[in-house]
Amino acid sequence: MPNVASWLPPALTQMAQRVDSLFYIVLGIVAAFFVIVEVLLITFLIRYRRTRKNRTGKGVHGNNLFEIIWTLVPTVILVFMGVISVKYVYAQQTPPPHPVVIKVTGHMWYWEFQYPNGLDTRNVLDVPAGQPVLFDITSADVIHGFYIPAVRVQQDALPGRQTQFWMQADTKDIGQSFPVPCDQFCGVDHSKMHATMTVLSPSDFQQWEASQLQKQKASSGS
Ligand SMILES: [Cu+2]
Repeated sequence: MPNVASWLPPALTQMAQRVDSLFYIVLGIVAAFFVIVEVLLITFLIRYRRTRKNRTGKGVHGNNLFEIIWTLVPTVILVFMGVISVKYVYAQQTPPPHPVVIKVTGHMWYWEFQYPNGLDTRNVLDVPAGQPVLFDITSADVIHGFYIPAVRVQQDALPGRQTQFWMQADTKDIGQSFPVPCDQFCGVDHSKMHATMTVLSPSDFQQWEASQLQKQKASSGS
C-alpha cells in the first residue's frame, strides 16, 4: 500500500509494510462495526424514544437467535484477527541464518548497543542495509521499551530476561536515520531516553564499527 500510509511513520522494512497491511485490515473491521453500532444506536434513540402514548417500555425477554449471532460473529472475527497476527509475532522473533547480532541494554536513561566486534555505544544504533540484524534485548535496571516505529516493532527490555526481534533494512534507505525511543515509562528522564538508528551500506558499517572501536580503545587507554 504505497503512500496510503503517509500518516504513519515511514515503513523501513518489508515486515513493517506487512504490519501496516494488517493494521489496515483490523482498522477496516473495527471501522465497519463502529459505523454499524453508531447508526443502530442513533436510529434506536430516535425511533424508540419515550413519547406521550407509550409511557412504559415493552418488556423484552431475549432472543436466542440474535444472541447466538452476536456471539458467533465476533468470535469468528477475533479468531481470524488472532490467526493473521500471530504469525508476525513469530516471524519477527525468528531471524534468517547468520544475522548481525546487536546486544541492546536499556539503562536509566539511555540505550546501550554492543556490536559483534566489541564496540559499545550509547544511543547510537548503526545497522547495515540488506543484512538481517538481530537485537538481543535486556535491561540493566527497570523495564524499558525498545521501540523502532519505522520497523513497527516494540519489544520490552526486561531486567534478568532476554527478548529479541530482527529486522532487515532495505538498501534504498542507506543514509537515513530513524528515531528509537523508549516507550515504557521508566523514570524521571524517560522522555530523554532516545537513540537514533542510521542505515549504512555493509562496507560503511564495517568501517564505522572498526573505527569506532579504535576510538573506544584509545579513549579507554587500553
Ligand atoms: Cu526507558
